[in-house]
Amino acid sequence: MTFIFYGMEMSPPCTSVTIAMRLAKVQYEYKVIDLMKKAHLHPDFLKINPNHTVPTINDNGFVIWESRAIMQYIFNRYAPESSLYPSDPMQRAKVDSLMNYDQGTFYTTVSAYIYNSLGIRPGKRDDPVEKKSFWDQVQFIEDHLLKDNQKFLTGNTMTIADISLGISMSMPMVFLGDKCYKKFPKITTWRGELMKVPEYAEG
Ligand SMILES: N[C@@H](CCC(=O)N[C@@H](CS)C(=O)NCC(=O)O)C(=O)O
Repeated sequence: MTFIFYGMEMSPPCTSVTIAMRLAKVQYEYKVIDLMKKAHLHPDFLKINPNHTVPTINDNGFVIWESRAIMQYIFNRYAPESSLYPSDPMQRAKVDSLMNYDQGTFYTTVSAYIYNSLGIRPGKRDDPVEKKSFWDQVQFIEDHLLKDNQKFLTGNTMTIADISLGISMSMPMVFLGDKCYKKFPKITTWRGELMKVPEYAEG
């Protein structure tokens, strides 16, 4: 049995998958795909993932990419009883909804504002429209996703939605500084709860 994880450091989706694998206690072999060296465009990697993205996993011949789908697969397959990906259909739907929100909305604003500003993408740096979209989403998370009396997004138990959105929210800190969310008390408290989980805090 071989479980290969193709990834690289400093990649938020790879970090999410690493945390999920730690929590689900999956043993894996790590293969670095160095984007700077264009290893993701090497024919050998393109045979595995023609979409040339990391993270990608190969679980004994079963290949899948997209970090959120990988996290869901890991818990479905290796930790089906775990509350990190609850089996109750309604609880699970909430987790899935938040992960889709992260991928389709929040991380899109991170990409458009932060990645352009860092020069990782070729768009306009510090674009005021993209900047506003990003901060509007941060405000939305503060006002609507986090509740006063609960520790995590869907209750007092951490789920893979917290990992997904938590790691997406950590990326902007590289550009904006680690105090960038200090005006958002619920986000600050939630991030504090996440950092109490060793598998998460390890990054
Ligand atoms: N939505 C994907 C994003 C994956 C992604 O874009 N990864 C970057 C590294 S952070 C990558 O592999 N970029 C290379 C490319 O797109 O060619 C996920 O969550 O896994």
